Amino acid sequence: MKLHESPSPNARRVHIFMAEKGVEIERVAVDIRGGENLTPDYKAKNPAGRVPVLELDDGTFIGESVAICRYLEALHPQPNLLGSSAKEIALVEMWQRRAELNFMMNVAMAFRNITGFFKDRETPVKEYGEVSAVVAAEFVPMFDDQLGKTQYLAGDNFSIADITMAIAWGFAGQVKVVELPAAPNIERWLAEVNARPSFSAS
Ligand SMILES: N[C@@H](CCC(=O)N[C@@H](CS)C(=O)NCC(=O)O)C(=O)O
Repeated sequence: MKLHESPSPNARRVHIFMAEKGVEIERVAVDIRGGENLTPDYKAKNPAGRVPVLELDDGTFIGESVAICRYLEALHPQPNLLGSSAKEIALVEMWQRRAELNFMMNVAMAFRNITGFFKDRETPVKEYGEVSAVVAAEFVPMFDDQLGKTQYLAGDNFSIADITMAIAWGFAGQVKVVELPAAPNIERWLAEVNARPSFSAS
């Protein structure tokens, strides 16, 4: 197996997932700054032209970070990061989707459209970026309230939802395009999550 990747939030999600499970996979660097992900050769691996992509030994390519994590969880069920009981599986999925769709995606849209980082391949719309930044910030209390009630986003167990949210929060802090409101419960949770060996290793 090979993981085609670059230093980026989505690849980092998969790295952390792998580190939690103690899984090592050969890594192949993709130069997304230089547009290697947009070449016909790369698009044959992932027509969406994004990283990461997992290449299986039989020649199958799996794009989408969560799909890659699902594959790895099926191969290495422990420690469980996608839930075990019916209820837990649903709660992990619920918070994973909220973290990705409501927060991470808006942070990404704010970054791409405000900074024009990928203006060589898309038309940044500053106003769209600014609206995305506001929407990302508006969702923060939902996560903060939840983390005031539970240790991790989906309950008592660390899961993929925590990985997605912590990566997105860290990226938002790094690129500084979203004015993050005060969130004491997120800060408490983040300190715990960032202290995990999987986070410091990635
Ligand atoms: N939904 C995809 C998103 C992947 C994605 O957006 N990757 C970014 C890096 S974080 C990328 O490849 N950007 C290069 C580009 O937009 O050209 C996933 O979950 O893997």
